[in-house]
Amino acid sequence: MPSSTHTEVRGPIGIITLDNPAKRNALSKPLVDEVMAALADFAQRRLRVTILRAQPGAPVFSAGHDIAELPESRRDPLGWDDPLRYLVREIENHPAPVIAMLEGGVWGGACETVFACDLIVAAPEVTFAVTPAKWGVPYNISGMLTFLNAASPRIVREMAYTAKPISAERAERLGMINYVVPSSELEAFTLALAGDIADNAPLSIAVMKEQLRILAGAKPMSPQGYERIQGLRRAVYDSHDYTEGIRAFKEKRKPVFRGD
Ligand code: YXS
Repeated sequence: MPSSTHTEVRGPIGIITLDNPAKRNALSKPLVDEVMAALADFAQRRLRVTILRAQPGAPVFSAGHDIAELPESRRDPLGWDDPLRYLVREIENHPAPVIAMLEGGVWGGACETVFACDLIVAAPEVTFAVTPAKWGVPYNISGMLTFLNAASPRIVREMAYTAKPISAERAERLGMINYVVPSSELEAFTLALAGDIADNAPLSIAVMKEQLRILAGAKPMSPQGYERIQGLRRAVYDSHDYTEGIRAFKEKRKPVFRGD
């Protein structure tokens, strides 16, 4: 199978480029496996910063989870072993900072993937869309926490309920991303930012990254609370509307949701 990514090393900086435009860089298991292999290689080589990007000029950074890989019912679509879950955890656990350098639209699970990165630099035309409600998907708990760590609850509610894209400019204004940079300057700016980080003490940065990950996940939840959420999510992925959402995408038509 042709690869969906390619990698490059520039001194202490590693670059992973998503490059499956035919499927709009959908986060399929093969593509995610390649990204995780690159992250593991960069960690083994003790690179100090990783940049995650799409092919230059990409109209879509990533269309999110590969919908063709989602079960149509009766199974948690975002369980622990789902490729998207692995990808988010690998980024969060990667010992060096990961910078998302964005061009094009960022959709669904790709939004969470990008928000799990340490820094985000976006071209002005970039948009972010949180799309579970568009397809009837019951997003998972740690995924919702990623969003809550990226934006205020009110903004997360707006994005989750409307499933509409928000602009890079608004995301920057809300503190959800670090910089908006013209496309022509994006790569040079991001490499300079990565260079600033690479010049500092990698062990200190790795420890602060892990501290921030642990603290960001330190939200109390009772076992009953967890079980209630899992029961609610099961009711969704066993619902007509979830099956309808997945099938509508595959049949290239607008879903007709009934609320059951
Ligand atoms: O028909 P072909 O074979 O050419 O394939 C088409 C699309 O089916 C495919 N494709 C995808 N395949 C699997 N999973 C996807 N997420 C996906 N998105 C696209 O790529 C080929 C070109 O698509 P097309 O013709 O629509 O391209 P376009 O340039 O007109 O539009 C680009 C997009 C990204 C605006 C459009 O493809 C789109 O709206 N894609 C879905 C974006 C989205 O809602 N993603 C969420 C996926 S589900 C997910 O991430 C989580 C589970 S959740 O939903 O809970 O957040």
